[in-house]
Order: sequence, then C-alpha cells, then structure tokens
Amino acid sequence: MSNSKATVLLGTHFSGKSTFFKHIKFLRLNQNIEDKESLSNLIKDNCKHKIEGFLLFIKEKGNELNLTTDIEDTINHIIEKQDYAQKLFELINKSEFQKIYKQLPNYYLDNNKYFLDNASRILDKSFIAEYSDFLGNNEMTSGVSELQIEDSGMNLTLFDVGGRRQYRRSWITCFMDLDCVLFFVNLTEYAQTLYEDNEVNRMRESLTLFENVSSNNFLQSATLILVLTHYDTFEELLSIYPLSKTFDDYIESNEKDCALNFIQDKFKATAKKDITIVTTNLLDRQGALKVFDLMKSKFN
Ligand SMILES: Nc1nc2c(ncn2[C@@H]2O[C@H](COP(=O)(O)OP(=O)(O)O)[C@@H](O)[C@H]2O)c(=O)[nH]1
Ligand SMILES: [Mg+2]
Repeated sequence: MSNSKATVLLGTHFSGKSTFFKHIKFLRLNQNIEDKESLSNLIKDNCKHKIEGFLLFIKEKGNELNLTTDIEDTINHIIEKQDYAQKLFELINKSEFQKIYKQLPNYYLDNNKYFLDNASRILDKSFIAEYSDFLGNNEMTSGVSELQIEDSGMNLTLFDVGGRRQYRRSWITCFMDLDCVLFFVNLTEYAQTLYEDNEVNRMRESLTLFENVSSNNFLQSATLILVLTHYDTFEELLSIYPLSKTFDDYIESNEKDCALNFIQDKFKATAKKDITIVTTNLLDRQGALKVFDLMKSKFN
C-alpha cells in the first residue's frame, strides 16, 4: 500500500474548508503567523465592515425591534461619523442592546458573532492578532492551495479550493488519484442563501453538490467524509430560527440532537456511496484534530 495519500476539501463557501486547512498547516508545520501587523490591520478593517453591515441591518429593522431613541441615535452616529471607538463599545456592551441583537439570526451567521464579541479588543489601538483571530477572520478562497505534510509515516497532500459556484470548475483538477474527500457543510447554512444567488438556500445547494460529488466517477474509490461544522452556533440559532422554516418535513422538537440527526439523514439519503459523518467546531483546535484523525484512520 502506498504511503502517499491525497485529500481534497470540498463544500460551499463559508463551510470551514480554509479554517481546517489553516489548522493543519499550523499544527503540522509549526508555523507562526507571518506579518502580524498586516493581518491585524486586515482584521480591523473586516471588523468595521462587518459591524457597519450589522448596524445597518438593525437600523432597517428599527420599528420591528422596538429600538429606543437612544440606541437608534447612537447607531446613526456610529454609521454617519464612522466612529468605531468609544460609542460603539458602549453600544455593543449595553445589555439592552445585546438582548436585541442576540435574538437576531444574523448574529449567529457568517462570522458576525466573532466580530461583535471581539469588537472592543480588535478595534483597540493596541490590537495584535492572535491565533484565534487568524481563525475567526475569513478570506475568500479562489484558486487551489496545496499542503504537503508528513504524518504517522504517511506523506499527506491536502487541497483547499474555493467554494463559490464560479470556482467549482477548478475542483475537477484535484480529482485525480484522490484517497479522501472531506465535504464540509456549515450547519447554520440552513438559515442562509448563497452569495451568488440569494434565491437559493445554501443547505439545499450543499445537498445537491454532495449528491454530485458522491456520484462522481473519479471519486468512487475515495473515502467520503461529511464534516458538519459550526456546531457551536447551530444550537443557539435553532432556538431563534426554526429548521422547519427551511425543511417543511422537519417536525420541531426540543430533543437536543433531533435537528442534527435530521440534517445528517438528509445527507445520507442523497449520498450515492458509503459516507462517514463527523460533527465539529473548527474554531477549536481539538475540533480540527478530530477531523484530521478520522481522515488518517481511513488510510490505515
Ligand atoms: N463558529 C464557528 N465558526 C467557524 C467554524 N468553522 C469555520 N468558521 C468560521 O467561518 C468562516 C468561514 O470559514 P472558511 O474556512 O473561510 O470557509 P470556506 O469558505 O469553506 O473556506 C471563518 O470566519 C471561520 O472562522 C465553526 O465550526 N464554528
Ligand atoms: Mg476557503
């Protein structure tokens, strides 16, 4: 048996492919973050951009949310004056404002939660990005990135690819001689649509894509692992955005893992070959290692 193994990471955008790739790169190559200053500035800009989008969204929903005049005025001030300092920190730390935004599905989607929860630290003058910021921030992947590592006596190659529709054409270039496909699905995407087409639910797109991948002729001999990510925010989101809004065949339940089982069953039913499923939180290093170890166990 060859000791060279190749794995591709597939899935729609924001499903966690690059986060997993970053973890493995850092853990196995013992790398440090290069150019922390540029990264810190980039994260600051992304944070401002995200928060502005979030505040605009809240402002638009103003009446529905029963915002007080004080909160409304503060939001207007921050947006108009681009004042991402004291006023913003005061606002997002106000318990009455927290009660409002923590009830919005948007808070749990994309990486809004990371940016809002960490805004005071990130927007502080002395901010220097840490490993957790490197993971929490996201950059869109367009081309194919390759990582070669040695682990447990094996030469492992990982390919990370772009998840948006326009980048999926390049996926096929990585499909030759693969041993494993890690197919990433963000569990919170049932409440989202695609960036490319806001008429299409993201989890439905994942289901179609998963079916195509599982029936692809080039991938028949590869092990297929479904990696369900964002488990940490999934539970919180379920309580404010019911799964039955997306899947009308889902019967709402208070049972902890009912929604998770329902989603797993949907993917199992579409798969055209055997699959293994793992559920994880990729912001946690152990969460990434759980996936990595499972993948390696398939090579033994
Ligand atoms: N809360 C949470 N965030 C995650 C998880 N996995 C990835 N993310 C975040 O989701 C965003 C998109 O992840 P990324 O790996 O860039 O997705 P990709 O488009 O599939 O490469 C990043 O900001 C990550 O920090 C997870 O399990 N839980
Ligand atoms: Mg990516």
